Amino acid sequence: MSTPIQFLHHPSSQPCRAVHQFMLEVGIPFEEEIVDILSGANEQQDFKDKYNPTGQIPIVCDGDFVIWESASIAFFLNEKFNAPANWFGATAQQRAHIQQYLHWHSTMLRRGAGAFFYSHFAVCIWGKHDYSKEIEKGRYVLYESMGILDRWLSKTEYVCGNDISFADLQGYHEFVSHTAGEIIPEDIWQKHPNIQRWFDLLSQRPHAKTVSEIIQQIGKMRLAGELIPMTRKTSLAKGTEIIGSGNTGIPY
Ligand SMILES: N[C@@H](CCC(=O)N[C@@H](CS)C(=O)NCC(=O)O)C(=O)O
Repeated sequence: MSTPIQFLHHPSSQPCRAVHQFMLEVGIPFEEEIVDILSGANEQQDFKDKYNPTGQIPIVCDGDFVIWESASIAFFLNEKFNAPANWFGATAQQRAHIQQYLHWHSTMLRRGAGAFFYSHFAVCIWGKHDYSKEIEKGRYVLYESMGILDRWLSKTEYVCGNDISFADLQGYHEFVSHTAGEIIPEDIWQKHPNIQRWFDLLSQRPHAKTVSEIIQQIGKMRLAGELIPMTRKTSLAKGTEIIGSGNTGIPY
């Protein structure tokens, strides 16, 4: 009998939640391992050597086969478990549209995560500093991305058509964090009615709730002014820095 899929993740992470929800939606059997990214467990060289040279999660292991990057993980699981065609597309055009979204996502909406990270996590890692420039940068790319996504969603119910796909999960979980951390003000939400409708639709899915419980609690703690104990000293949201260099984090 083959060993089950091993899923390395942390529930505070948007791409981890997208993969997690995908596995629950499709009914993929897996064993989970929470990687303590708050203490920097993933920054250890043996972790990087064994799983992922970037030190990032999510990661999936299928026996000796290791795969990281959330979209690639979901793509692999989709093929391996022959998931229903809505998740990665039934036709060449649908598959291309889903890939189009995933590529766009990783360079646009995903980078908006900096708005959440620098508003809520940076102080837990580096203490009180002026993070306003990083927050501004995060908000800038987030709002620009929302403008594009809203137009995208004006034509179809879901991002890539009238059925849910992995593209929706990838996008949705960015907004789960932003909502938990109250990053997006009401006037910006009002300008994006299609995103609001889509977000509400996706929020009704039971598995969306299951995988989002911890980030909702974290959001409540941070909004109440409580610090999350973090002993790591590098960034959790690499690529969103103003000053910085990818894997080494910002030098506060
Ligand atoms: N493009 C990656 C992004 C993964 C990512 O940003 N992971 C974060 C958690 S949300 C992480 O592992 N941060 C820890 C670190 O960078 O050391 C994916 O989609 O899988």
